Amino acid sequence: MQKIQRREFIAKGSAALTGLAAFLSDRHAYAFPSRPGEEVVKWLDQLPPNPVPEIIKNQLVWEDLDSWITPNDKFFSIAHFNRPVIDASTWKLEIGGLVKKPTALTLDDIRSRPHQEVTFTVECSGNTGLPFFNGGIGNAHWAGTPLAPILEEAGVLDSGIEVVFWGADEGEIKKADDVKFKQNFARSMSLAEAMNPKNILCYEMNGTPLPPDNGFPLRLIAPGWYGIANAKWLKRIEVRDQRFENQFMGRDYVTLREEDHNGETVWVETSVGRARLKSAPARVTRIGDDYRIVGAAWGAPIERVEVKIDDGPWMPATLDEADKAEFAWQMWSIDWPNPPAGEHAVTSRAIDTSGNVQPAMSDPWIAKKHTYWESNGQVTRRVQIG
Ligand SMILES: Nc1nc2c(c(=O)[nH]1)N[C@H]1C(S)=C(S)[C@@H](COP(=O)(O)O)O[C@H]1N2
Ligand SMILES: [Mo]
Repeated sequence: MQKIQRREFIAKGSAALTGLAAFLSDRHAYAFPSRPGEEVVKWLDQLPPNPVPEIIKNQLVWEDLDSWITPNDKFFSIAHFNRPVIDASTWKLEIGGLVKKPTALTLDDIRSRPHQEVTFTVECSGNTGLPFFNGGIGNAHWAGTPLAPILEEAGVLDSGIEVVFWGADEGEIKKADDVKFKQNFARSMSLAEAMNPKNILCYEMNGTPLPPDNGFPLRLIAPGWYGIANAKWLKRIEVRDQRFENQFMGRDYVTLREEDHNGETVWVETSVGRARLKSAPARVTRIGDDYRIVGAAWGAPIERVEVKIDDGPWMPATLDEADKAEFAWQMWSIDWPNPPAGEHAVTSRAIDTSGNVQPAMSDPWIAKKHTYWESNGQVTRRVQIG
């Protein structure tokens, strides 16, 4: 199907959603820098078997990347606790805490509200690279209803500063001083962040109801944030008058960095926040001796991507302009004709429209980061030619 036809198709809106689902399952509907008859060359560096298969499912296998949109059955998922199976007919979303009119919404209530969609690449902030975890990323069309009007209608009290998104999943937490307790998954945002008009309460992924692993029946989609902010299996949204500091805000998902302040080293801890400028080589393909490197760049509006082979110069890649969106990854490619036989290192770096450059692994921003969260350093992969 042609590009223009697709755009027209989407413009028809929610009436066409059933058709959209069928349409999106055609993976070749999206442009992608691929060539007929090409063969994929596997990277030499591969992830060992997943040590936490209950927590991380379905990691992206980078060599398999051949579509701008990640189909639902190929989309990764993360569950820190259980993976709840929710009966949508009895499920309700509570809106409470410091609001004038606490309320509970059914899925039908939510579905009958204004429809809003976003194409958003979700990356887990723990997607730190080899040898542990490098496939915690996927791009989907998410659909739901804007969050802000729901909070406005509930009437946030003047004392409210924080919005907590509680999931239905729960597990045991161990804190210092031997305290153990059960808690549902939760993440929070400041009221100002929560009121961002881009945030949606999402019930559809690529035109179908959210799959169970991705949060059925309802999740937060906060475009531009790392995965952890996008709370799944929502059961309650609560407004509070203090910063919320649970496991996933204040203890885990905390980045520790050494920063330099006027020559003095300051150790800074911050809760994982918005996505960061990043790129990665996805796959090498070949037709005979005509090799090509294809990859993705995301986390900020992309100006350009450059690729380096071994210790060679940075070379400009070609951005795929066919499929792009404000919060989605952008594909890129660079031809690599007749590479010399042997093992080679392929590194990419993205440059955003403000001129920021994705940091090298040796950049203090990455090298002086002592936790693996928010690892947006340049990714190097190894490939054998010939
Ligand atoms: N309720 C709940 N929401 C959650 C999580 C979770 O464990 N429980 N994991 C978070 C993390 S760490 C990530 S990276 C994203 C991943 O979204 P996905 O599973 O749809 O890919 O979900 C987030 N939302
Ligand atoms: Mo994550």
